[in-house]
Amino acid sequence: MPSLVPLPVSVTETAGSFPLAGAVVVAPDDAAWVAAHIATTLGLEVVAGPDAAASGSGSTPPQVRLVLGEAAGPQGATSPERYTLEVSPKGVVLTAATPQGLFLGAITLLQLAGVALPGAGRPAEHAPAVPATRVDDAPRYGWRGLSLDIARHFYGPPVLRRVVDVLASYKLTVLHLHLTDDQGWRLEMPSRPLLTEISGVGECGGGPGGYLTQTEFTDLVDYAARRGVRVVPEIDMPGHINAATHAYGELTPDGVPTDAYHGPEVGFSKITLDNPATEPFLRDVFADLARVTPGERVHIGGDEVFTMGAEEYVRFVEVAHEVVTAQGKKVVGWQEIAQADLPAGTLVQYWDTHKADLSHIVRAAERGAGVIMSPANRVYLDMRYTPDWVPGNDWGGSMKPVDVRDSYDWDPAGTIHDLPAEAVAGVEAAVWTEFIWTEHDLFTMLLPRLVAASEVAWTPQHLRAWESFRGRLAGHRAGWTASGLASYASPQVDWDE
Ligand code: TNX
Repeated sequence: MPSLVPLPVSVTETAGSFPLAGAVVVAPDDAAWVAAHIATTLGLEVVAGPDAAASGSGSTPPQVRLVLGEAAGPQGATSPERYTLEVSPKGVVLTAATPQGLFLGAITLLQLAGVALPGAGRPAEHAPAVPATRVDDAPRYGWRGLSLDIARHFYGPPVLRRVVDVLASYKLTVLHLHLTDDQGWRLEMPSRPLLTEISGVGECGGGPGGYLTQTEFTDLVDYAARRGVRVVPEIDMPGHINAATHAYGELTPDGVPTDAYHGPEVGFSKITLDNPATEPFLRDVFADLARVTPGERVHIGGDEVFTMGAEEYVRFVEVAHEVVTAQGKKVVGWQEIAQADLPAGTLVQYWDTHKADLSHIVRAAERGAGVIMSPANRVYLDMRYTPDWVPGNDWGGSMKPVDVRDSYDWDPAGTIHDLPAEAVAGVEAAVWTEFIWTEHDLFTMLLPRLVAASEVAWTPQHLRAWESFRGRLAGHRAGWTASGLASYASPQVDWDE
């Protein structure tokens, strides 16, 4: 049995085991997508419908039964993602307050069966029996995710679907897509077709680039939703915007398009509100984005504008906030946006571990903002594993390498001095792709560090320990390899091959 990652709140092994072969999955209609995921992954049959869910005995085949009910999870847990999984020799009963909770419990079941990743396992008739176990579980944080930069290097739907598969298999539920930057614009915008016609081409270091059509994006959002993952799209501004000023010259002060840029520098580009073309541009692109985003959040970027005064920057963030809110969406932005006066409910994403003064983030939290933890020295997965690692970043030599233990051994609640623990909304790893060319390199940078981040985000701090984690992680690499995913065999873990 491979070990459970992230570690659940409570796991009790009981006597016996449940043979999966021949079992059927039974679920209420709202959880049909969860039943489908279990059945497809294990090679079982689904018997859907509330009637089926109600009758649980008799001569029918053994069941994996999904039940919606409030009495689920560890004592006192209120998270909508809490669940209780009971595997006995007679069958499996999974109870959760929401379909999403059922999905997360299903991932635990699939991990117990050794097949959490598509392609990693064997068909059900060869699957080992699942050991009888009771799991009562709920996440520490509701925001658990990965930010993926498809602007510096473009990754298309097949790679993005594999990223979603990995996220889902470790109970990570946010895929934040960094869709635009100086080097490229990667989502087709019906209101501004030149963004992708001109700036969808090319990428860092001179590759072909590419972009997602509206349909490809919508299909990805659907694929993710069927795996419990919500897509949070980012359009980065007022800096990191050269792809837009290259496609639409009207966005520059003199009306002349900027040159294409495919280098790794940051901070040089901007759009400003004194240009009358800017605000209509914001309204158009965020309207296009909201139309293809069923989730409640949109990310406005806001990082690293080195060529703009503080006052002008703050006004820009406030206008962008208003534009996104007018589309019925809530805002996420990088930590710099905390300089503005942000309404309660805004999420601010901490990243810059070189910055000593974080008082603006604390002040934003006092006014009701939540904080997502993405400290670069822990969960920037574009950082090198070792000093001589290629490819990878080290911020011009100013960052130490980040190995799997660095990604594991930290407490999101203790990361920003003076920040109240309740202000922490969750944890998001980030992978920037200036120096990451191929799918092989991408997954090598993600695995195993992303999995460490998943446990940081899920498991209460007092239940986490490096020795326990490295032991449980050891069996997982074989599954990644069986699914065709590259990974780094960090010497910090004694991998079972
Ligand atoms: C900083 S993190 C950036 C990105 C770079 C990254 C490289 C952030 C909000 N801005 O533009 O890609 O460092 O590690």
